[in-house]
Amino acid sequence: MGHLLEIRVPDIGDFDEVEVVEILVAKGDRVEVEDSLVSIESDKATMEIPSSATGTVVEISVVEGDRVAEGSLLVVLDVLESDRPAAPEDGAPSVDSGAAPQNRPDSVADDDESAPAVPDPTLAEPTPRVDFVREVSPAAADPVPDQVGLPHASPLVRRYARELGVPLAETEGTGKHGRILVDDLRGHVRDRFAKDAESGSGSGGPGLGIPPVPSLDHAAFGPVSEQKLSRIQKLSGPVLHRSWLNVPHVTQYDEADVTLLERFRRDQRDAARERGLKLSPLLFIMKAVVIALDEFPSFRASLAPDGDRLIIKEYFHLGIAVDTEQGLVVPVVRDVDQKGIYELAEELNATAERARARKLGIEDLRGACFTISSLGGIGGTGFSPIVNAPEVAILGVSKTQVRPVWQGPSPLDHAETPAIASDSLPSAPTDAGRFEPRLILPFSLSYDHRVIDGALAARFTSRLSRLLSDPMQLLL
Ligand code: CAO
Repeated sequence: MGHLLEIRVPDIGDFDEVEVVEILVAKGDRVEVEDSLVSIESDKATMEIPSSATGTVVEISVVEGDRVAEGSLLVVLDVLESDRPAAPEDGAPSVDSGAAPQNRPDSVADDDESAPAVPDPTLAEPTPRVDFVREVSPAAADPVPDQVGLPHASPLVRRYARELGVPLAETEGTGKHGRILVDDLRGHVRDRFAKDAESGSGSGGPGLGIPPVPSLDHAAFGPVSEQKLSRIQKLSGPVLHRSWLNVPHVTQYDEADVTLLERFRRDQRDAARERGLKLSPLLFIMKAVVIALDEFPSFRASLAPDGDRLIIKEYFHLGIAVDTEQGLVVPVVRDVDQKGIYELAEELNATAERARARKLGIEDLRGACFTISSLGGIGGTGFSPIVNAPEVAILGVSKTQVRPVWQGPSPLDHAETPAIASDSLPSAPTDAGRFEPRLILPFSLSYDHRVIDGALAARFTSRLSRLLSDPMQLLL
């Protein structure tokens, strides 16, 4: 045996613990410098821990599903002196750590006495390769079915390939035994873009062939400064882009008279406060949406991967867009149909707090059948949200406004009045009716036109409007 080298979890940034999602080597495997050993995954990223030396795997200290922290031992390598990078001086240690030195196991502790006081600079701490992890619904199109004979790639790479729409079979792997690495996917996409740019036309596939926005030297026109995108922005940007490019969007605008609902909400405010809760209008909107989703199943559907049928979700988990300092996240509130307003208030509040404290796990972000994005607490009269594909519809909620609304027989009801003359609308109260200040909630529904027709969308929003205008219906 040559020299034992421990590979440990390096600095993993903001996370206390991460999960081991894949062991990429077996005992007895010979590995080279930079070969991936273990994949670990936080709620937002997957990191492949590479080997910092050439050698043979003699011990694997973790199993898939283990939770590990910075310094946890992952793998022990037997590094042959001839394979070992040249040390700067004699008397090299017999055991080295590939990362932080804590938590050493008994199996190698005996050799510890000879460990150097100063870390050996020839054995670099492994630098994790960090890649995106994003939610992929089982209903999402999967160009890379997991079949025998298909190229070798880790789950991370397969997931990334699905997100990019890259068929693994067309990608050349540069890893060990032809294993496809994330860099190979990036190379594939780069080459594809270059070819399209050369030929001046896209050859199909979302995003390909779109003329690039020309890069510009902005500093030539005045002073500029730079600001890095947050990690969440870097993750959510491609997801939004993917939805925007794949889904033929239409947005239906509507509004609801929420005067009665607001009166009810305000009446309940003190009782809620006693329980330490805030009754946001969003809670009632969630309940109304669930009723509408129950009546209009295609709004809680996803297109099957081959596009020939709908997969209708018989559960009512709602994605709720939450604005955080780091950017937009969409945690999922489950079984909204089975929960009362107070329970939802508690859950929404706790979920939004965890989102803002960056404590959401991957499970908190998956499984929605429909999403609501509420900007009602901020402002605006209407907006077109982007469908959170593979969902097929999303509701955008804007700020409630006070508006004068005609209460009385509608002038439109007078059949003998084909066109309404401006003087036929009374400006002051009359016996027949009057304008009243009412609370009007504007909302919008963006939908996937491949699945939902305009007429159905208008029926859905009209139903939602009626539900929100009559809070008694929400109780039924
Ligand atoms: N009209 C008028 N007022 C409204 C309202 C509406 N439609 N919706 C909420 N409000 C009020 C609330 O009642 C609350 O008032 P008080 O402080 O007086 O009680 C205030 O606005 C703030 O509400 P809120 O935003 O904190 O709470 P919420 O339950 O309505 O929303 C959450 C929770 C997490 C959805 C929200 O905080 C948030 O993050 N919204 C942004 C979502 C977003 O960014 N969407 C865009 C996605 S696309 O980039």
